Amino acid sequence: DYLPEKKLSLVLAPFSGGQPRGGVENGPQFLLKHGLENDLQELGWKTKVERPLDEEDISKRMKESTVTDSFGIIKRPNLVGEVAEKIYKKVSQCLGETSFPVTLGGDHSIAMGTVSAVVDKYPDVGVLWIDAHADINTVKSTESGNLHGCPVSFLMGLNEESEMPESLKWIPGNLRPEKIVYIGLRDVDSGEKKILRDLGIKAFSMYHVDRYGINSVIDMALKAIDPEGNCPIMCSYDVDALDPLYVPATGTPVRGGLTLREGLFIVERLAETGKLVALDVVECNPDLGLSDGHIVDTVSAGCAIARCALGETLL
Ligand code: 4U7
Ligand code: MN
Ligand code: MN
Ligand code: MN
Repeated sequence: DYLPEKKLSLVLAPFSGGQPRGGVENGPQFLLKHGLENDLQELGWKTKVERPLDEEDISKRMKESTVTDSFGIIKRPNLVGEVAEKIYKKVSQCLGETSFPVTLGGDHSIAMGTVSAVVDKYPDVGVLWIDAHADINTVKSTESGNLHGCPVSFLMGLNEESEMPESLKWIPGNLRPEKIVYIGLRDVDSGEKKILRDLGIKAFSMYHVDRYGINSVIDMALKAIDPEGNCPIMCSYDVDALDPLYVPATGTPVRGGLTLREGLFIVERLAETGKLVALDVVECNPDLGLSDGHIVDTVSAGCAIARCALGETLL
């Protein structure tokens, strides 16, 4: 039992510097306003809210950084590196206190911090990356320069020290290729496809969800990262894995995604294992809703992901 006391920390990560669209820094606030903390308490968790980032300082730095903070094509490496390191330290502290970290993004670059902390604490952890995208671009392969498309390459140590911004060198980079598995992929860059192939990383795209059904895909995904069934599991959940019908307010929507039920079923199955040790819910961008309905749908889906991961059941 990883969590004997049923303590949980909502780690707020209101950050948008890993990508170009403003508003994703408002994700955490909207998820909380929707009642997430209380809902988790009703599931039996002792909750607290952690705010490791100084929002005022970040918004100031966001304005300055557009021109001054770059490394070749990479945008805002210093700010992203600093923010992710703060998240890393806070998540490490939560894990040290046997409190389950639920990190609310913010863009997906913050997973450089969350996953690093979890791998430090549990070296054999298996990571489920639920996303439309593989987020495994390297400094060399990225065409956008947006670091929310690169966290996995840093987590796995795929960038050479010499070609990497100084500010990201603290990342331990020791997540092994056989310890990550994807579900939901449908927009993978050609450079990323090559990396996935070369490293033999297991990935279940929407094709596999259609071919085998979500239940078998989850079985196969868990088998891939934990063949013996005795490792802890972390889930880094990008809400754009879900179809934009359900999650319209996100920065990089891709049609043809998971249904809301498929997306929630993944985390229901993870909760059932009793081995889930950390969760990220990222890329909710309330500013991108074209109507209040869009915003409510997106935020509700984000909250439902967290609740299902933490034990909510339909009956
Ligand atoms: B997200 C992209 F080019 N691959 O690198 C890139 F398609 O965290 C998208 O999954 C990255 O939302 C999306 O910019 C990052 C692009
Ligand atoms: Mn994505
Ligand atoms: Mn992502
Ligand atoms: Mn995105």
